[in-house]
Amino acid sequence: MRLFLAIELPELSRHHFAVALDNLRRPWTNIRWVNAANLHLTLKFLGEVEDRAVAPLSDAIHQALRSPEPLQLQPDHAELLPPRGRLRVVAAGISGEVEPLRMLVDQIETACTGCGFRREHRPFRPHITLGRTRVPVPSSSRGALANDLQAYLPAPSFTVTSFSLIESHLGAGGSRYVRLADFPLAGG
Ligand code: 2AM
Repeated sequence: MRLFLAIELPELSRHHFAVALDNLRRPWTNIRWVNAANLHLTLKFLGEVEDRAVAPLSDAIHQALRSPEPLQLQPDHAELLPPRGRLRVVAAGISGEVEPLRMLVDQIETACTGCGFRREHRPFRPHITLGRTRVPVPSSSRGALANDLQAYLPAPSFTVTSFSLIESHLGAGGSRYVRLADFPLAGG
């Protein structure tokens, strides 16, 4: 099964981005915009995982969380990734309690590497992916795209009280996600 760990968006944020996605879809047809129901902030991509590895992994994550506290985050800027070269991802970048979020990701990485997963060496850049490019987008369009997205930012801030282990089923009409486990941040 194909798994990842992510923060799911609360209803208010989801609704905010659903409106943005509806309005961005029309002018930007060369981008595959995500389904608003699937919006999330990825903490760790695990890839293909055997069924029997899921329970030990969940246990290890629960144990690795040190006094986890709820976090306040705000999607507030357009992120076009990578910053140079061929555009792949259109995202809302995250501000707010990003340092505690980094510490959380670090604890998750430690738990995952303890279970045999590869540590992510790329710097953690918190973002909510809104779209992925279908075909190359000319670099001259980056400014206009960032401007169009910025019209919906800053988005409402939100409190993160948990993150989830999610299974992704890839399909022609987009991915379908199933939540397998929840890891609360409130109260340790
Ligand atoms: P992203 O939103 O930061 O792009 C579920 O598929 C999530 O896992 C995606 O939203 C994506 O995060 C991340 N992901 C998918 N494939 C990946 C890969 N090969 N390497 C790293 N992250 C990946």
